[in-house]
Amino acid sequence: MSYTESHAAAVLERCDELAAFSEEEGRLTRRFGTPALRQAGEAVRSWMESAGLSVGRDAIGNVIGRFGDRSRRTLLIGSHLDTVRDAGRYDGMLGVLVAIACMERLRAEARSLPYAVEVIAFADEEGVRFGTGYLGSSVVAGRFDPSALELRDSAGVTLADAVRAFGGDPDRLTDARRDPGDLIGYYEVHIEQGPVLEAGDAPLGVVGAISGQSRARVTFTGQAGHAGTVPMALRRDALSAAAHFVRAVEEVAHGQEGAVATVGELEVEPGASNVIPGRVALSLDVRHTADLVRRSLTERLHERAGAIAGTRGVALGWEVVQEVEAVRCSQELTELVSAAVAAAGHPVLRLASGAGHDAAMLSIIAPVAMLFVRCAGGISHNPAESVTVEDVAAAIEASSRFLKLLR
Ligand code: HGY
Ligand code: MN
Ligand code: MN
Repeated sequence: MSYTESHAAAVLERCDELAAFSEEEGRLTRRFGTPALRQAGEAVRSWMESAGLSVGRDAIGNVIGRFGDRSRRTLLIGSHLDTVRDAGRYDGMLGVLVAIACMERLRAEARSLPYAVEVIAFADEEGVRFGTGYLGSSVVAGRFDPSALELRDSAGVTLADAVRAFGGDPDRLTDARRDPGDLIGYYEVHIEQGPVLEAGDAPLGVVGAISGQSRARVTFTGQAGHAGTVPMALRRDALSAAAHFVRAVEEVAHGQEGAVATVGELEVEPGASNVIPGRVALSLDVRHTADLVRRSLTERLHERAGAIAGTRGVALGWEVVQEVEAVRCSQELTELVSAAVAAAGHPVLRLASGAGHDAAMLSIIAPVAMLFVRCAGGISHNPAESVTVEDVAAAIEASSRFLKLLR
């Protein structure tokens, strides 16, 4: 096994170790502010320290390891430690651990880099607990929305209390922003979460753009009633209205080139087999690389929801949860990443990202670049997520070369 492959094997072992830190028995779920996330952060802290980084946490609990004196401008490298429910073990974690592996590999050479490096393990990118993604990177980017502190999770805990319980400080989230003048860029390694690299027989991909996202919470409120006595024609069934809308989401997205739209969460009240559903709340996630297209698609879906609610005599609630613009990666950094991939002996395959990433948030304060790693079948947000040691070695090799090319 080569020197780089030994680093790659260690990265995969660490992904396995992190996968043990879960809120749920038998599957990986690690949301913001939970004891499982704290444990994962402490394991990452120890690996950062053994790589020679000086480590701390910021006001929301991101774990940050620095190499290089404070007078130098800084390259940020990182990804997230939180997961979706029943997650795979590489989405987010791989990027943090490849960054640490590069610092371990460069150790002596790192002193000759003309910039400082900070490896960041973000505390929340998926937004599973409070519904809004990028909580960790939005603090670093200076985009944290203080009104989010009143958001409550499914147990009624506010984000402010969750931050405090996690050891953070909700009163300092807006001033934890990094000064763009200190930064030379942000670099993120991430599994592709799609089938393009596998189809192109390429271990690595260089990301040119990241899709924008519209997230909304949609509610249909009808009238609960007795399943046995209310005639079909007299019902105001909230779940039938929601089901009609879910079909419309699929139909409208299918009709728009390059668009994706998903209803991932659906809550039915009161939720009994012999009661006509009175209220349904669902999540809507709409994406496209062109913001104009994404916004008009979301608007059309809002109109369709209104029409469906109207014909069925139910009330519609539509709450915008988050809007994130599409992002173009830095041409200059992306050229350097491409050169590093080629120098490492791999084909340079360029692609866009349908998935959102912390790089989208960091692009507000720094030029960004991303490197994708092939994942089996393009499967992600699923425990079947997997990568090979050879492809992780390729990512470490290319990333180490990128760090040395950057000036
Ligand atoms: O939803 C996304 O695209 C990312 O996994 N948070
Ligand atoms: Mn994800
Ligand atoms: Mn991710």
